Amino acid sequence: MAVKDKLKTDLFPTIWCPGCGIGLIMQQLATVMDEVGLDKTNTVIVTGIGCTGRMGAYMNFESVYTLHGRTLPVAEAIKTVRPELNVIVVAGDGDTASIGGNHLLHSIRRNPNVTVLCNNNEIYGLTGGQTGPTTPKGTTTLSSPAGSGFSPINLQGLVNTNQNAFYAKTTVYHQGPMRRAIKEAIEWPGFAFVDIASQCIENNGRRIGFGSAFEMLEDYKSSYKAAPRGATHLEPKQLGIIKNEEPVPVGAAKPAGPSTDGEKA
Ligand SMILES: Cc1ncc(C[n+]2csc(CCOP(=O)(O)OP(=O)(O)O)c2C)c(N)n1
Ligand code: SF4
Ligand SMILES: [Mg+2]
Repeated sequence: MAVKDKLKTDLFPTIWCPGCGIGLIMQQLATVMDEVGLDKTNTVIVTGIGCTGRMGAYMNFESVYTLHGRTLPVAEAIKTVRPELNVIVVAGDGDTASIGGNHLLHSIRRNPNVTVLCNNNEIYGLTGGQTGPTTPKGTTTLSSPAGSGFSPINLQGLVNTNQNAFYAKTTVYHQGPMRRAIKEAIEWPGFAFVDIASQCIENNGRRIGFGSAFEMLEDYKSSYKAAPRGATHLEPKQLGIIKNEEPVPVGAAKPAGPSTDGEKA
């Protein structure tokens, strides 16, 4: 099958604003799925509510469009009753870490073999641009016109409370590293979280001074750098994949860990 067969191109153009980063994630996800042989017979996509949540509708897969913040319990339930399926969650930062934050904590703890792609546009995009859990301190938003007063949630720190965790950081500009992160996350035999910085030009970017989505991509290009090889932690604006100890199948010898791959930008 070709990559385009993973997408319902007959439904294009999508509802996403021109220049939105979500389509770049969908394109790379479809590419990886084609490469590793995922299709509608062996894979389910679970999405939440928000602009990101619409991705399931445009992909040629079985998908569940869950309630806001409820992707992870639904994903875990599917994985529990149909362990042979690949379960991929695609959700916004608000969906994942705000209303879904409690589920996130416990999924990290339980370590199900599901892949989470978090479209981290640092805002509640769909609802007009309110402050979300990943909004940087000081950012002007619809709900914080004087600047958000709070530090963003530490997604990497949360994920790494599980010693078998996989955490990757990438941006939609860095398409090679994004593909690699998605592929390795799908292949990881436990909970894998890909934190993808992505632009919401209409309900975030313009308010904070960007003139276009292109300018936001240029900003990702110049501000993000690959983590050094061997890093066990990613600093802010570092791209990379942190692999802790691989989950141990029952009866197997304990693998070595932790290890890290720096990324080539
Ligand atoms: C229970 C519930 N509370 C609130 C909402 C309103 N709501 C819809 S999407 C959304 C936030 C979307 O932000 P995010 O998850 O980051 O997704 P994005 O639109 O940025 O992709 C909110 C608060 C809702 N649909 N359901
Ligand atoms: S509002 Fe933002 S996140 Fe939603 S489609 Fe438009 S640019 Fe994308
Ligand atoms: Mg968002």
